[in-house]
Amino acid sequence: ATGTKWVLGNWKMNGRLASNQALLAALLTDAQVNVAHVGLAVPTVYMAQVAQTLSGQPMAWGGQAVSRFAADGAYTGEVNAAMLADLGASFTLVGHSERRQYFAESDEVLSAQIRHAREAGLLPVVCVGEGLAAREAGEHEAVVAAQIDGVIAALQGSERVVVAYEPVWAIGTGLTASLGQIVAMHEKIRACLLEKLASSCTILVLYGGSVKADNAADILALSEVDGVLVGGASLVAEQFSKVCYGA
Ligand code: G2H
Repeated sequence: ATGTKWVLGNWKMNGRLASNQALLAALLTDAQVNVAHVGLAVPTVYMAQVAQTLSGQPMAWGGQAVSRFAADGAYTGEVNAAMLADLGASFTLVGHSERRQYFAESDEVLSAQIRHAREAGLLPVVCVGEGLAAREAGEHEAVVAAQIDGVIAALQGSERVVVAYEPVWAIGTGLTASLGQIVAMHEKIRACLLEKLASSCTILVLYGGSVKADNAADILALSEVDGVLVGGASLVAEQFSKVCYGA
């Protein structure tokens, strides 16, 4: 393990003060987790706890989504990018399939989130991925290319563009894309970004979808994979640590 690949955890809507504390404490005692390039996307209400616990530690943390509105003001229930940055977040997920599905986040909304994240100094980690029907119809590359197209303008001029490929049919289902499917789509995503981004930048393509201890090393060993985005397994210290061993 060289620690050069990224491992991002996504807690989704999970956790309580006590369980978060136990999880973070276990992760912080694990040397490998401190070596690998690790970040945690955590629920907004627990950001202060995570920020305090990880203060001075190499592990980064960020948001799972951010408001489409940048300015403070009358947006009840919203949390803007400046607030995340204020607490010390370094990144935010944007366009996770659960946001697209349950909150109907459109390309326009996601583009606003990307712009505001960047303005606040947060790295947007843009999630893309096709559903089962598109995969079965052979339309997976077209779906993902369209998702990238939809936000490409908001990414122009970035020094670093990070995209997470998460096939929706592999999220939380126990199904994982095959290594061949991952390689093919990661190549496609990189080519798509290279073609559409006007200026040169570092491109990182992460894989997500039922990544866990026993499949992470094989996925992370692929040269086309710059890291992984881990949901369910990021809630279990032993699982998440083992994923980091492969990075
Ligand atoms: C995909 C992933 C993390 P899981 O949503 O974003 O979750 O690893 O549980 O499939």
